[in-house]
Amino acid sequence: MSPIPSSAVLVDMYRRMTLIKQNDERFRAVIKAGKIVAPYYSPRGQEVIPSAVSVSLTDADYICTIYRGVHDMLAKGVPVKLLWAEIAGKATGTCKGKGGPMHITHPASGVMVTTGVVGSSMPIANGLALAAQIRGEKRVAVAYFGDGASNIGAFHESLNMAAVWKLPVIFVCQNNQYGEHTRYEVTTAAKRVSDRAAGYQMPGVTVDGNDPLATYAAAREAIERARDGGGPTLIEALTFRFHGHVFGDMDGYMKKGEKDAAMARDPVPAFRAWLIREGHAAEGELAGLESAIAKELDAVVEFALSSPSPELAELRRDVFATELSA
Ligand SMILES: Cc1ncc(C[n+]2csc(CCOP(=O)(O)OP(=O)(O)O)c2C)c(N)n1
Ligand SMILES: [Mg+2]
Repeated sequence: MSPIPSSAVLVDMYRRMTLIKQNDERFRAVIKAGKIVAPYYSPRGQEVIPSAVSVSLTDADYICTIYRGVHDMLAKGVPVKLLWAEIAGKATGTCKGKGGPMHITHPASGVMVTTGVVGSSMPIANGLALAAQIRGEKRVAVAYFGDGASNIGAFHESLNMAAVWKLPVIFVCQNNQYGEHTRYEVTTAAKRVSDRAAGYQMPGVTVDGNDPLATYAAAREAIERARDGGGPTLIEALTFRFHGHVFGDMDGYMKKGEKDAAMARDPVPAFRAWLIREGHAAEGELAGLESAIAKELDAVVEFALSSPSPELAELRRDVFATELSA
């Protein structure tokens, strides 16, 4: 088990978690007001996982994520205004408004793909890790995916290949207990996703993904192993999503009381209280950080809403290696 990180790292984790939480609240309000029209898969409740992973990554390290991946992107450092502009389909977005919410990509911060194809973050992360290995770079790739994705063929193929080639990959399953509207145990024979690592002769671990210290420790160990040539790890991080599968889903399929119980254990205020109690931060410092994020989000929303849409002439640019004439 890694030692407890420094207060600076712990507060940095909290900053990332707070950004994700506030961003979610703001985004839901803006969609509800009809100012942005986009499918939205809220990551609220899952803030800890990418925040605890990303503090041990650099910009040069890669992540591949999924439709429910805004938290992964924010934790990795995608500029918030570019993220919003992309989701709003504006020319100022990460992909000039041509990717949209399902395909956000920002190589400068290591966000190499966002995909709506369940299970496809893993083979892509393998490819990035293989490239880094061949070039002798010390980069690692993190593949984020859900519990439902662990039943897809690409999951098994990717774990096998990563183990055979000792790729510097960390497979991070965010087990939020549901795949769309179906509970984990209804579709999955393995008691734990991490049990499956044994079949591919790689370390597999299950952690409480709402516990920042446990998640940090598991991620750090896996990242160091991958960076040092020790190959891949499968981390199953247990968590729960606070909202429906997609914005507008009324989540009536959830067990009664399950969501309320999870929300009562909201990991963000719980970590805030712990930081203060343990002397890692003063109340004023955290309040200042929270209001700075709220202020930043005011400017971000304004930027995204007031940015122009892409020009028609941009339609085919960046699509093919050689640009087609209109
Ligand atoms: C290959 C493929 N099959 C099915 C779907 C439809 N689909 C979209 S999200 C989803 C559930 C995935 O659940 P999970 O992996 O647990 O991720 P979560 O949404 O809970 O984060 C499914 C089946 C899809 N997008 N891609
Ligand atoms: Mg799930």
